Amino acid sequence: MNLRAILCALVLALACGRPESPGGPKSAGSGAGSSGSASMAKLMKDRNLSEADVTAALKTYTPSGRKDEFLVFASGGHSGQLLVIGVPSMRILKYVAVFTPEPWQGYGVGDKGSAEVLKEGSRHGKPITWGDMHHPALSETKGEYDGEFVFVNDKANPRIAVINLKDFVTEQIVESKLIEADHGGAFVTPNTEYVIETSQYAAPLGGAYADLKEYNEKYRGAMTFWHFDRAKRRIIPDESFAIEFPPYMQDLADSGKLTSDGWAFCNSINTERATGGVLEGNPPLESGASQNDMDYLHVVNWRKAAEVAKTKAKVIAGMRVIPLQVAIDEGLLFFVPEPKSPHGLDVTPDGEDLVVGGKLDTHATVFNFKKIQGLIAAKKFEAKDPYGVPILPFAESIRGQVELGLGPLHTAFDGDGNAYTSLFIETKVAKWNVKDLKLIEKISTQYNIGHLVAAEGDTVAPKGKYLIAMNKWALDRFNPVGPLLPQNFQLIDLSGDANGGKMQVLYDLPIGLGEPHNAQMIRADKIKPWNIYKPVGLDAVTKEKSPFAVEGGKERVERKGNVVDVYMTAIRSHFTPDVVRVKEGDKVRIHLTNLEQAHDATHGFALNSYNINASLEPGKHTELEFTADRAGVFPMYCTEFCSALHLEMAGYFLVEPKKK
Ligand code: RUQ
Ligand code: CUA
Repeated sequence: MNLRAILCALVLALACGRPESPGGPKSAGSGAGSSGSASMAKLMKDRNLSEADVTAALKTYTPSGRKDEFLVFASGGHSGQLLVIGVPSMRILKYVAVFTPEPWQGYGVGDKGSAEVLKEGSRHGKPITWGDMHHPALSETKGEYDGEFVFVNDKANPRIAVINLKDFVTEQIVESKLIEADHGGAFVTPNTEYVIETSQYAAPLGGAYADLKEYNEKYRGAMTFWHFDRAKRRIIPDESFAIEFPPYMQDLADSGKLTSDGWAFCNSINTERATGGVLEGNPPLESGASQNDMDYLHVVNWRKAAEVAKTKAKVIAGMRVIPLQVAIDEGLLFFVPEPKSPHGLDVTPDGEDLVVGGKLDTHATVFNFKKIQGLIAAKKFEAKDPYGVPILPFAESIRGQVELGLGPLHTAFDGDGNAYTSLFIETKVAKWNVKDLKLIEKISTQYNIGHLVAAEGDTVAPKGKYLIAMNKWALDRFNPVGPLLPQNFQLIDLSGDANGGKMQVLYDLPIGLGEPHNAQMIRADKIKPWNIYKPVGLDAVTKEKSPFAVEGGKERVERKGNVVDVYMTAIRSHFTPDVVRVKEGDKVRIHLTNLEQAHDATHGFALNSYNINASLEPGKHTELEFTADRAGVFPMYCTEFCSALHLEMAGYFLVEPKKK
């Protein structure tokens, strides 16, 4: 579109008026039109905007009250939280508390339910107060997002969390005691039977000690299949299993689908098994780990493994583990050489091909699942790795390679047979055709793109339209905020209209809380969250009515010995009781129910000096437990501006000193 066309379109839009636009009479006639275009031109000049800028603005600007077409669930990196972002507006809607306390949501600041979830995520009993979130995975049904749950991993302390999209609340964290770091997770199987978590840095399984001299013999990797029970909304560790891997660094994983359903895949690096130790006379880890021209793509028959795990697994650190030799004997694990230090691994929407990006290679390599299966069936192995895992011939496993540029990492797909691969070193996105392996075009991003996410791009039915480049340090993109740089999410238009069929960057969204890695983008109408908690007294973690839910009129304080139970309600604009008297040293349990059922009637509950802030959405019940170990007068008040008398929604918590 040229400038005239844009202006005409804009004027037309103004002239027609929008039914949802609030306020203002509908303008009509040429008079309004010409003054509109004149002021547009002036605005563009004043703000130094090009035609492309205006197109981008028109494609992303979302008037107040208008909703987004897609939602993105993005890793919040080191913050340990999950970001929810609307597309195309790129408005941030929520930071969901997952691995770290979050005061607004009352997560880990006094509330017993969330404290228990965080406690599940402690490491060998030690509380972990951060996370290194990499890969969110939305739950799937028949390979399509169903909008019910999202799973995320923590690379540093290998954990998987389950977030319920009915209320965007983290309900469970499972800790893997088997491995010491993960990366190939969270990825789900097409019906979310399993959430895959693959180790990254090899270590003795189960947290044992062995010196690095014994690396080859005692260090191992593993791919864990956490069984998800949808009806129970939980991962069931006892119904989960893992497969022991050689001590390579396993990297990204993906689950097969359609043609390749029942199989899972992961990359590996460091098949050299370098261990570093520069002061001990060894080459540095990164050069030791970059000697081989090929590493190994791991091909795993998880459906068969689930059967084998029933009889032939041994339990390590509470997890059923299929020993490597059993995996080899049963035909559960095969390797295919893959070019130098690969990173991303993405299964195509039809499940036929696997795209692998080699960081130190200029190609994306397209492995073909049927070819791999043919070789396995014919037992056509070219060699075995040092642990006896059969290796399939590379040339006969691939459909081809496509030269893309420097540092190909991750690949996303649209619905028209195109793939989009991030080029980390070139800091570009390469668009190419999966069928004929032809590069179509490249677009620059700012800067150092890692993952990219396309609308439902890793399901069996990608939607195309939008892509987000998840770039690392944003250098010169935003106002400087000190040496630690924000990351940059760039929204890219894939539709090609208005840009000669080419991709166009529409929007830069700085991410200011940690390095996000991956994200998933889902059609917004698939997410159907609750507006309120119903019935009144619902517990957000158990999703059941709390046995301690308090009814209006039944508020009371009960004392048994030194245990004080406070049955409290919140409703605009008071807590009942609003005065609580206890004695120093008492164990206090506040059972607190928000009686409201109106959509916008959230209250908070802050208690001075006791590190407590609860979030009480309409109908929610919260349990607060603490020891009143400090005598004094402590105001308690509502932390959400809930009504005209919000400031008066307060009371006193009196702790009478012990008699000396
Ligand atoms: S990573 S930038 Cu998925 Cu953890 Cu590739
Ligand atoms: Cu309730 Cu403010």
